[in-house]
Amino acid sequence: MKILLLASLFLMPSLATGATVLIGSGTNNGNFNEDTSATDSRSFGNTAGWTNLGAAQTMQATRLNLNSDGSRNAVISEAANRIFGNATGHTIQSADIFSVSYQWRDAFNWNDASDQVQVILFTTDDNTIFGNQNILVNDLSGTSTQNSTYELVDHDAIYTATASSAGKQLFLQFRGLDGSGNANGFGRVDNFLLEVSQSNPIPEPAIGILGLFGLMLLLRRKR
Ligand SMILES: [Ca+2]
Ligand SMILES: [Ca+2]
Ligand SMILES: [Ca+2]
Repeated sequence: MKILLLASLFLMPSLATGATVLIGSGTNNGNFNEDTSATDSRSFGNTAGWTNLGAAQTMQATRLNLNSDGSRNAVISEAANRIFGNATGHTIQSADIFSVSYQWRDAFNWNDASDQVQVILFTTDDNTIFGNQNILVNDLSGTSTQNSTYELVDHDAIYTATASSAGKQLFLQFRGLDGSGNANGFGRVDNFLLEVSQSNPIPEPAIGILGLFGLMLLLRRKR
């Protein structure tokens, strides 16, 4: 009975929040800070969690300059040779709901009026990150609203998984997307967050009753 009481109390917060971080601070290097080198320019090969899907892993991935919070950040490009890929390790379940947020800013040659950051969730035919892609969703940042300044993208529920992708590995990529007719722009991304939640969590009243039951047991034991 004591174990049941403890279990009911500890389950309450995790069931109530319901979102799991797949990419974030300390998970798949969402803040790009796992590489603690003092060297400014670092390659994909130096960068845990992230794989260049466009060209060799010797390509530059992160820098320390133009940062938002004093930390290392991702150098995005509109060229096809620099595409940030992440094998999240998540096996998709039907009714999974995915949300993304990140900070980004325009940099060298970025066309503020038309260029955007593009985030894609995808599966592949062989469940590896370099397999043939099946795109689940293509989510765009919108254009830059503040010149040379970080801004926040916070897009909830960009994709809800269907039965057809259940059981497959989830992959993510991001890059600069040219909208100006000249794919020569650079920008920066930091504090990338990808979360998954379920559309059918345990209903709140059920959690409340479970918690109340635990509290009653606790009060009885103290008498
Ligand atoms: Ca960072
Ligand atoms: Ca600009
Ligand atoms: Ca451009």
